[in-house]
Amino acid sequence: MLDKYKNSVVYQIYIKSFCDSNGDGIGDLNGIRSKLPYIASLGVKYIWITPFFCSPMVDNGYDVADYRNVNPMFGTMADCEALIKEADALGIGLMFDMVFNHTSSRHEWFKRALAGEKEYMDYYIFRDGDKDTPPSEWTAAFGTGAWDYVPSLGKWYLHLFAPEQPDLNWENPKVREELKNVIRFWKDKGVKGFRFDVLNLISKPASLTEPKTGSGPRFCKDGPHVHEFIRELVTDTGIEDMITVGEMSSTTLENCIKYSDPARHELSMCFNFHHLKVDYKDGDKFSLMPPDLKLLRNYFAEWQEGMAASDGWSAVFWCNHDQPRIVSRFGDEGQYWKESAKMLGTFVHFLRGTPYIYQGEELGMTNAHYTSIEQYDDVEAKNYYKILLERGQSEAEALNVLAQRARDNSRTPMQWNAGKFAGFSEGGAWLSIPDNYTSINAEAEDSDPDSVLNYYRELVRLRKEHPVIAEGRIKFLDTGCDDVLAYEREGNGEHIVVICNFSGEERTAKGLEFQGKMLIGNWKGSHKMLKPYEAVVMLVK
Ligand code: TEU
Ligand code: CA
Repeated sequence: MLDKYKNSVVYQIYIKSFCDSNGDGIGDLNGIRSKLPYIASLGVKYIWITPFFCSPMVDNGYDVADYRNVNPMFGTMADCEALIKEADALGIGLMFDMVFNHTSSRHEWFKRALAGEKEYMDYYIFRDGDKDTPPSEWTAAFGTGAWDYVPSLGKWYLHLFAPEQPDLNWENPKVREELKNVIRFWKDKGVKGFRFDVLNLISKPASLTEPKTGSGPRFCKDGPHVHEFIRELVTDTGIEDMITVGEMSSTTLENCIKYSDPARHELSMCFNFHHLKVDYKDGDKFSLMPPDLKLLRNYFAEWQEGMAASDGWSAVFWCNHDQPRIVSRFGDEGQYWKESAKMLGTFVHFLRGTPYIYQGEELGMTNAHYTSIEQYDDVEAKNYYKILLERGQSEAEALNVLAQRARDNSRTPMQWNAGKFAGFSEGGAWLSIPDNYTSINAEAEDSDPDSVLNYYRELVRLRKEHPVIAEGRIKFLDTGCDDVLAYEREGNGEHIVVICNFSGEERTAKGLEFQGKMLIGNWKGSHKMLKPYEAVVMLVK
């Protein structure tokens, strides 16, 4: 029996930017409730909601101060329970986002640790040291050091992200039990799946002082007990038959196969991000270069075929709340906006794996195009703006980098219609809305048969119509052209070929003399020329 998640599509909601029901300019749970019919119209099976638990919002909710209570800014527990029930009535399961690598520094546990309670100090990673000498010179993900000093304790604590996000000590069985109880709490409320934030960082290496310098997250990825901890969390809480996905920072194919092989009782699938670093110059997110499409194709070929050769399973996606909008990044915002948005969606939705649609991706929403640092909210963007200036860049150069790389690009409010605040709110918007909301919005696209929105609806529908998409083998084809990526899917008596032109020019691809029924596009016979950003999908048999 096909695991239910293998034939499903997940819709990701960044709650703060999805829909504001009470006019305070901030998205909320009742806003999501009001849009359930829209979400159901996409044909998705699950909704992943980013954290809405109590939080001081230093990292917009990824700094959790109470895992079991709803942040009043997003609503009440009653609103949450109603949302779970109403989604369930539509056949949609909710996937909650568990941030278990770290808590907020305002969590009760960390407050008691700062008060010197030994039991709670052991919930975190403290090391002795004098105030001028951190245990190592590791950097954290948002550009600061990875250690902060607590004078009253004479100790440093580790934080791989912001200083307000102290890392939990997973070696401590009490910590693991506390987190299992959080899972049990939400499972009992009817939640149908879990996304686990930076889950491959939870098992720290034996040494936290060597190497002396470098990226803390990189030194902590895929640690010595990570598989054991994940298996314990999943099996002790009985969530093996739920959809579970781990966000894996800079992991390997081998580990992703292990994380998602059903025989290992760990997760259903993993997110990894190698395909979203092909435009990082020298591997640095804040150094720009055009996407290396040859690298992109080789990554997908290696990982897709590698996973297909094993029992691993991938989440396949372009967008999320940390990534710039894909149509602005790998597509075209101008003449070929619609073609490129559709082509990019096609490429992902016929891959082997569970597709994730990030709110607004189905509309072809673009980057924010902010022109001043005051428009940005994200802790990472603000930190790196300062770092870029310190590196000698001008304000204009630094703003140009943020305009292409900042996480705020994906966090602009959902564009519902051409009305005020794009229909996101009656009262305002916590983050500025790009001017193109007057044409790129759900209402306008819903009634346009040729819209990106209706194209995405068709992509989800085709998945249900052709089991080969979920179950078939995959092989990447040699098109003789770096800009043209193509692969074939075979299985269950079906054979599909997917051909995508990732460039804004006409391209001729070789070796694609296929005959069959067009599922997408109208490729007559075996002509080999592809129009700019053209995607074709053929059912060969
Ligand atoms: O992201 C982890 C992560 O790897 C990202 O921060 C990524 O490194 C960065 O955005 C690339 O520039 C998860 C959440 O998705 C993110 O929103 C949180 O900020 C982070 O963990 C800490 O919880
Ligand atoms: Ca609100």
